[in-house]
Amino acid sequence: MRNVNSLTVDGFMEGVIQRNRGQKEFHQAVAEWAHDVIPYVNENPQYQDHNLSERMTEPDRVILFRVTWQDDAGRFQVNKGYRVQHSNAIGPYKGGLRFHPSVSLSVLKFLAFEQVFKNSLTGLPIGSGKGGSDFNPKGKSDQEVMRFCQAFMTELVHHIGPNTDVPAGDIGVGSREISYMFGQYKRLAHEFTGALTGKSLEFGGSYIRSEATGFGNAYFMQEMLKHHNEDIDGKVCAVSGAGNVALHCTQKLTELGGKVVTLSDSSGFIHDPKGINEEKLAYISELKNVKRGRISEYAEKYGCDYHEGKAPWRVDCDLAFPCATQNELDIDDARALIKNGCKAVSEGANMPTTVEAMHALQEAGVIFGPGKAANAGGVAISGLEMTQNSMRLSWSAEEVERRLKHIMRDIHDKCAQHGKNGDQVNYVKGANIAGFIKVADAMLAYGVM
Ligand code: NDP
Ligand code: 2IT
Repeated sequence: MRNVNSLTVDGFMEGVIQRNRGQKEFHQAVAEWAHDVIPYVNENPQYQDHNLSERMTEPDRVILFRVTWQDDAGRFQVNKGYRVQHSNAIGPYKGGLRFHPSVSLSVLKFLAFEQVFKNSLTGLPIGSGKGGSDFNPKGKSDQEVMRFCQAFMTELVHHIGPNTDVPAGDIGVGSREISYMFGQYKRLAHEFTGALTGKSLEFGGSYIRSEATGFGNAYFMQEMLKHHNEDIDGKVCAVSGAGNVALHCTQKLTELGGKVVTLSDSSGFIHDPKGINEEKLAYISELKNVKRGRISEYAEKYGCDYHEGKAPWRVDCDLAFPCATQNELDIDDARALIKNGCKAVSEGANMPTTVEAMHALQEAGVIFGPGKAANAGGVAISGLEMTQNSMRLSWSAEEVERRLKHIMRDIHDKCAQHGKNGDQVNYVKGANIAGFIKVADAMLAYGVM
């Protein structure tokens, strides 16, 4: 049904671009969503007349601040700090912090926007936020990272809290950074409350949180394949990245019988046709998290190929898992994957596939799991860390992983329901619409705000 208030996707996007000039990553994330949601709103009268799409694309607030810290030589350094509090319609603002030189308002706004629908899909009461800094932890000493984290939290503490906004990790923010920030938070807030997730087990962390995004991505692929009478067992898998998400995704894929043959970092990728087994994975984990070395060192140790400056998408594989960063898989990569017989792609990273590449994969019949569904396992277990903190108890690793599996299956089924297209499933559409409905219903119930 169309009425006078029907929107066109192009008309809607014109307004978004006008109001957010130059923010190309944000435009990209909104355009991908609008492609599915605007027609859905036009067909469902209960969502018309409330300008929901425009309201959903404007963050509640953006906090921007200076972070001053001293390096080891005693020099004063300045970075930008951000927190985008996008929506608390269904729970406290919730989402990661990214420390990387490429961090900009556009990048954080795209991430916060996608987080709204991802968090909704988990079924848990969590709203959306994202933040971070253009600080580059690479090459910094532990002491420098600590001083930066403390300086960053000295401002952020005013804006977060267990019922207000609960940040976590993302690129460049792992256990070390969360520990420094939580230490400073509890000192300044003068209370021990779960205002950050991804904490260590000794001080309020949850079992399986560090594994959850990668494990969840493997489980999501397992569900998509099951739905198409296929299985991970025996499949050759290409994974990109060598961080938290990539390594835990590799671990779970291997446990499920897959053979992971690639990993990468921002310098290049390794191709190990024998497969990255448990022992090799332990080596990379130490290399990346303790020595903070480069993936090329793996090729030297295990005598396999290393491709400088390239991504792993030209390698023969059945399944692909982009787990590094945004727009790391473009149209040429998609064509190579299609040509090499890739059956399915599941996004561990946020928006790693360009829009053109995503459409090419879908048109070629490659099963495509979008990040806002496939990588939701991380924030889901963050949600369960908040639950455990509120209850002041700790569930076992088995209990948390059981819940993670259940949540990933439930997200899959919601996507399959709303993305059904004949015998096929459009998981992108399913995730966008299923994520939208819960937030839209909450906003309608609140009235004008
Ligand atoms: P990490 O910092 O642990 O690892 C990031 C990995 O990606 C590193 O191997 C890094 O290589 C590589 N990388 C980063 N930037 C680039 C770039 N510009 N070009 C090529 N490679 C790059 O981050 P995570 O594993 O936590 O995050 C990876 C992705 O997953 C991100 O998109 C993040 O938003 C998403 N995600 C993370 C979640 C989490 O719980 N951590 C939850 C959901 C999604 P190098 O070391 O050379 O920089
Ligand atoms: O993109 C993401 O979902 C994350 N970086 C995790 C967010 C969280 O709050 O655990």
